[in-house]
Amino acid sequence: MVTDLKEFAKTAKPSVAVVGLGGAGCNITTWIAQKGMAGGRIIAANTDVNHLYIQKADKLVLLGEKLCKGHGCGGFPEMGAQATRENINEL
Ligand SMILES: Nc1nc2c(ncn2[C@@H]2O[C@H](COP(=O)(O)OP(=O)(O)OP(=O)(O)O)[C@@H](O)[C@H]2O)c(=O)[nH]1
Ligand SMILES: [Mg+2]
Repeated sequence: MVTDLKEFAKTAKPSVAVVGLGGAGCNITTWIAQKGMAGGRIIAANTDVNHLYIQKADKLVLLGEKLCKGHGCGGFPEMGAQATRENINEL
């Protein structure tokens, strides 16, 4: 059993990541990044490369390069889901 909680707390830090998905999600995470976020990482992910590369985040993930070829999903959620599966390991 742990006796020194203060020492144990130092090793048991949670890992927090905020993920912005798609146009609206990336707009929100860029807004959060501009305001400043302490103690977590920001990941922005989109199929639309033109919208993605201007985002402010710790990591940018281009989704569905093969499927969408750098474009958006045209508002089709299933295409977004498939594009996300293409890069699920990176996320
Ligand atoms: N409130 C708010 N809504 C937004 C913002 N950006 C986009 N939206 C809305 O969010 C909805 C979804 O749009 P997007 O997030 O761009 O869609 P997406 O996930 O990129 O999907 P595809 O463009 O089809 O790849 C639309 O109704 C947009 O008008 C934003 O910054 N704030
Ligand atoms: Mg979009």
